[in-house]
Amino acid sequence: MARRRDSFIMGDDAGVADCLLLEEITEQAFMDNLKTRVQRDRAYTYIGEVVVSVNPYKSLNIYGDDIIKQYEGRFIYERPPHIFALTETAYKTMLRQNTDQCIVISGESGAGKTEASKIIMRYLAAVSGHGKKVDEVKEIFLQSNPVLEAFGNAVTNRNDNSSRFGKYMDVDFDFKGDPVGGHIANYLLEKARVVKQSKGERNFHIFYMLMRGANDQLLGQLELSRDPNTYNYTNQSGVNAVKSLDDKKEFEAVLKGLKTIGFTQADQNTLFEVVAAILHLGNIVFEGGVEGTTACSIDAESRKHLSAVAKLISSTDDEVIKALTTRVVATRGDVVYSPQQATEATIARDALAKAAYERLFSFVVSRINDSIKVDASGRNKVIGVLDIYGFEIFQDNSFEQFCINYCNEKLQQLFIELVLKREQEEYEREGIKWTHIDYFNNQIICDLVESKNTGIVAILDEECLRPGDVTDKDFLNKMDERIGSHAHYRSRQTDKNEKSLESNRDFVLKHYAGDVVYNVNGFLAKNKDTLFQDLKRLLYQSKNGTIKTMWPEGAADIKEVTKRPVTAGTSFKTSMGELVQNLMSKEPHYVRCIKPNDQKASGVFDHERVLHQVRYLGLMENLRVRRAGFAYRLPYDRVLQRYKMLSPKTWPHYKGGDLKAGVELILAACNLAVPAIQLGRTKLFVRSPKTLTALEEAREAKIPSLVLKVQKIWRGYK
Ligand code: AD9
Ligand code: MG
Repeated sequence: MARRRDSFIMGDDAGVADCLLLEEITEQAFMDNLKTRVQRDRAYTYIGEVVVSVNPYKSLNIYGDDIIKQYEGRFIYERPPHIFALTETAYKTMLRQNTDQCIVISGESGAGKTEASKIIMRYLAAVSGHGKKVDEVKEIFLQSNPVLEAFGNAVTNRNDNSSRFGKYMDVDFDFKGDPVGGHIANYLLEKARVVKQSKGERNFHIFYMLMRGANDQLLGQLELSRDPNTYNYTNQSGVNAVKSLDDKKEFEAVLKGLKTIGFTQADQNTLFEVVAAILHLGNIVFEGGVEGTTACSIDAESRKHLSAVAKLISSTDDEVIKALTTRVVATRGDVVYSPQQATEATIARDALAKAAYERLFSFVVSRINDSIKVDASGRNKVIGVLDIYGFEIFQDNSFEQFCINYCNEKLQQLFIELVLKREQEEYEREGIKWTHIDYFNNQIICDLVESKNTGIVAILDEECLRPGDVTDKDFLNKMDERIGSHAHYRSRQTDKNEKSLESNRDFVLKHYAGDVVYNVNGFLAKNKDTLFQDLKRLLYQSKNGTIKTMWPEGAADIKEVTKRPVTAGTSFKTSMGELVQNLMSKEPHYVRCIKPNDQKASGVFDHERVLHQVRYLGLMENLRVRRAGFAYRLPYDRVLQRYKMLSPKTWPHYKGGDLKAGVELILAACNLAVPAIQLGRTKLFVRSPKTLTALEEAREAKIPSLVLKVQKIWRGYK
């Protein structure tokens, strides 16, 4: 038993399971170990309690119910590294300490975050209790995945099932530790994808699933073709199918999921009607128009699609055409209709498609939330799971990448704050001898983005509010002026040597994970994120009550001065702030996902690609801090209580007053000394799991008659 336990941690032929136990703490040693493990099909490796997960790109036989049983109730280092073990730790800590937990999953696109979040949910569902309500909640959690993925994921060049939204999921547990409800928060859906996709990518899955999976009757009602090539929103990128995805089969899973969540047949129809309406909308082509006098027109083919849109959103042809080809403006109490030309109407059409889809997605999430809502009296503690987009560096980086990368800066800051900074602060507080580890604190970049008056988001908002013809270039100039000398910002204007940057377009942020060149074009429009009131009213006036409820602001009178909506940038900044506060209030657990290669191939370990991720995820700093430090700690009174039988001087009772002196007696009896352990002011610090195992085994040997549910008390004190 003891040997088995050790070998998992110390390593077998598959390298070292916990990198804290590497002989040398060098990047080379770390990388070699990771490579060995990947080649031996070990997807998981620990850095202390942090799980490093390398996407295996093939199904490993390590997720079955039999394996879950092997982790249930066990201590993290008793079994080979696994997300199950981390989840078990979070679950047991919640129960024992009665504290909220969270699991933060990070890594770049395709690294395995979403799969990890599903593995976590499966484990929680398997090890918690049963009951009618509890089983229902579990089922909804599990079945909501295919639904969320259908509406929120897409094929990208990096991942066939890429989440195009951020997701934070709270699972509420009752006093017994059974899941009774929860809540899902979604962040910044990449709605631009609805109308345009890069070469080789697809629109959101649901468009193709619906076309391929709906039965003939439904398809007929929606007036849809089975061929994605028919529609402008699904035929522009050169790809409409991928091997790894069976759209038809997935559609069945979506229907099953919707049913489990509690969508009525009518609501399901509404979902598909809106999706179909968007496809038809994209096929309306506008022609001509004269400024100020004549609105653009549409041809017979477009008229067909327009009628389909009108029918699907329960409106009329006239209303739809009016909303798209004229703009209503209220000036000094008068309502003026201004005819739109073809280009303007096309912009309005795409804006409507994007907004309708975004609302639809939020509606789906809110319905899931309704179905798992639980009142405060029923819930006790929470485990939150964060699966959010990883750092992105593309050829062309726009407002979306700016937000996503800022989000990653915030999460890295959280990691630094909780893992690196707090750890070192505790050593200082306890007077423990250790070597200080330098790490890059990215607070400076967070500030650059979010500072109240001088941050990039504030500058962007200021430019959005400025009256007149303000352009994206003005925004760039304003940044050059205000933050041009910041160490993490540069542009052609601030650095004449930056020959590769376009002077009227590009700025660079020096992120913790690398430099990213952003193209300012579109920043203002995306930040304002306006949708003309005509279009909101069109949907609000729908005869379909469900669509109507998605658009409450359409009720506003045109003459009424409506409050300026919060910009997309500020709203994202606020939600990130709240997210971080929320995570800070919980005990964190980390899964750091790594994508081993760009070919989505199993067994291929691309050294450079992995090294880059290891660096920007801060894994070496993490390892150094943990190694310089101590894996476990326990207050002296708890040490005495648990290990008093190890010394005749403390057994059966320690009579001295000084707790620390008592612990010293025990340690002496076990031949444990510095550097394996250190004595702080109030706690005993244990350097490695091995020492802890030795203590536990000595204890077991002393009281063999006791059936030990060992180590439990340690868990909360790491
Ligand atoms: V993105 O930022 O949403 O684009 P993720 O979420 O990090 O990305 P995802 O979990 O979707 O990546 O994983 C990508 C693909 O890798 C999956 O579709 C699987 O084919 C594959 N994968 C990931 N994790 C595992 C695993 N544990 N076992 C087997 C896996 N395959
Ligand atoms: Mg994902």
